[in-house]
Amino acid sequence: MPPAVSLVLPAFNEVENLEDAVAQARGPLAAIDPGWELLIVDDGSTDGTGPLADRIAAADPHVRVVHHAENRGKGVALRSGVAAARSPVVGWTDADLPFDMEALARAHARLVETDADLVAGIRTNREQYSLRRRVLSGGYNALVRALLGVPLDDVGFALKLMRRATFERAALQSDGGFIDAELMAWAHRQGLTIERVGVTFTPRVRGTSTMAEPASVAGILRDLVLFRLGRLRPRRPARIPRETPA
Ligand SMILES: Nc1nc2c(ncn2[C@@H]2O[C@H](COP(=O)(O)OP(=O)(O)OP(=O)(O)O)[C@@H](O)[C@H]2O)c(=O)[nH]1
Ligand SMILES: [Mg+2]
Repeated sequence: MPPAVSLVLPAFNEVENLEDAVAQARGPLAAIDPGWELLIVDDGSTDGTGPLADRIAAADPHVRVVHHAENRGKGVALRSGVAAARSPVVGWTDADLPFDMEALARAHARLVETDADLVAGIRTNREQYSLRRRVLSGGYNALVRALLGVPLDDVGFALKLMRRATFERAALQSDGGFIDAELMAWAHRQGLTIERVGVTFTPRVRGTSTMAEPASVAGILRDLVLFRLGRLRPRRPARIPRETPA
């Protein structure tokens, strides 16, 4: 029997968070399905995230690891993770513990109960953020609304759950952090049903933030414009990633 749910955790230099993230995801995932699966995608980390992920997987048969030899970006990492996942329902979230993982079980229940196409987390307390981050986040959502006509809030928040078939139909192209908004925009344009699950947001307390750095923000904006123009494509062809033998 394949697992009912696979959660992908993209991890780039998350050695300080990874163990806790997996530990906190275990209970909610097991509540969904005793055969749950978690895929860590170590995206060319240089801080020991890769070996740590391998140790976690060696101690827990529910956990598998995909390694990218070099940093390829969050979008590529999510595609690698879902490609390796075995279950008919797939999802992802961040490895830096942005919310109480108990929301995973709520998100899954919502997917099943409502038969929605996509369940997406939404932060209910973004006032936790610094002024800079609130401006960035507000501006991003406003741009997505204005340029893509997507009337949804918090499109970039990384808690997503859907059937594998939905993910495959979406054929997401972004290599980087735009991938969450790309999925929301695609689902909206297709007229799919999107259910939102409220989560209490906890700003990162350990490790290093990458997505809000200028280079990542520039990449996200570039992908947003290319998507608007219908010209968003992966930058480099995907290579088969190395997966730790189970
Ligand atoms: N695979 C992959 N994951 C990444 C990359 N950059 C960031 N991530 C992961 O994506 C998630 C979100 O990145 P963060 O840096 O936390 O972005 P953020 O949540 O906008 O920033 P903070 O609020 O400062 O945490 C985390 O799980 C990171 O490990 C990357 O280049 N590749
Ligand atoms: Mg974060």
